Amino acid sequence: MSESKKFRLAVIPGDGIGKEVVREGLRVLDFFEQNSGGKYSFESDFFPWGCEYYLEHGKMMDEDGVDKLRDYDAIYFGAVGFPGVPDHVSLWGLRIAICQGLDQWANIRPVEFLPGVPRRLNHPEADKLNWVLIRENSEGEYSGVGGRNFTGRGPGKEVAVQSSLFTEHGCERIIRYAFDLARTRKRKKVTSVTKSNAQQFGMVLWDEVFEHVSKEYPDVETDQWLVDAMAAQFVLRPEELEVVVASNLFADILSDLGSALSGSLGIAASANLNPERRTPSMFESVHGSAPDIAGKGIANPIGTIGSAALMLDHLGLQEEAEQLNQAIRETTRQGYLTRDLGGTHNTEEITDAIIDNLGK
Ligand code: GGG
Repeated sequence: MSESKKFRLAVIPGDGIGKEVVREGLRVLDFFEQNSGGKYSFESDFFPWGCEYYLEHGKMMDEDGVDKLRDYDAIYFGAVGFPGVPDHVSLWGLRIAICQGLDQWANIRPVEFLPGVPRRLNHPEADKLNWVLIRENSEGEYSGVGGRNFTGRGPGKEVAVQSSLFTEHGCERIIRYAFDLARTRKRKKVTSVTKSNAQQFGMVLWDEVFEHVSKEYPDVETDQWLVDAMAAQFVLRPEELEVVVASNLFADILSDLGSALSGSLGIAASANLNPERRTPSMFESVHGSAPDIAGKGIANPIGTIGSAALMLDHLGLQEEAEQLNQAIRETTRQGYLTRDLGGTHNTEEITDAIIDNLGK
């Protein structure tokens, strides 16, 4: 008899609705474990890091937090940020600390146009759209280079500098990742997005690397856009997009636009990958902690459950990942929708329906 595989998960529910949606994702993983015929199991260790932890301990996570995560097979993350802790403190103290500390340099953000979901994008071919945003996740505008108050000029005259850092290595690896992914897809097209007419150093380097790498992929169609024009293109010519690669900040903004067009930020899943698998990758919905609806039981769990599908795929459970994606599609097609999508179902009811569909 072959041995049962135990997957060790580090679970960080974080703040606000992060706690609610991660609970739902774990219910789905439980379902898979129960039905795996003993083939595999998930062992979850919970880390209580986040804004409450900060208010008690003065830090978002333990000092050796990144090291504590190193030996897990994957990290399942909720959301970060809550009133009472400045957003830049909570984001840098947890999500970015983990992504950069574990060199999760590729953030993959699929944009799915799910059946039964009212879209904001009015396009005859919306059903066929299937984009993936590839976000550079280690440098760019999130390099943390900068400072305040160096002039000592005092109140009202303060100066702040925030620099972006682009390395040839960082650009090349994420652009190559996008090309490799495009090769596995139907259209085989990569769109690169910068603002290199105005950002004349780092983003010009990005463009040059893109042109250089593209020569190695003659079978992949390419396109290069400025981010302002690309935002319009998302709405006006969405059928032109397939794999879109952009810097840390631009891909973050464009993925919010993409998921809003497909219905709601609540359905967007993501994976923060270390593609070399030297360190664990982290799976989380794109949305934040949504303090305005936290504790009400109405958050949309689809983004976080979809992120569990990305995690299953990463762990080598491709069949389960595909089953879960199908169950999510079936659930929205049946009209199970939370309030952000114009429905009336609560968080648990959506998960119940997904699990029901998995069992069919
Ligand atoms: N689950 C994703 C999350 O919590 N995001 C919080 C946030 O503010 N993210 C901004 C960013 O990553 O740039």
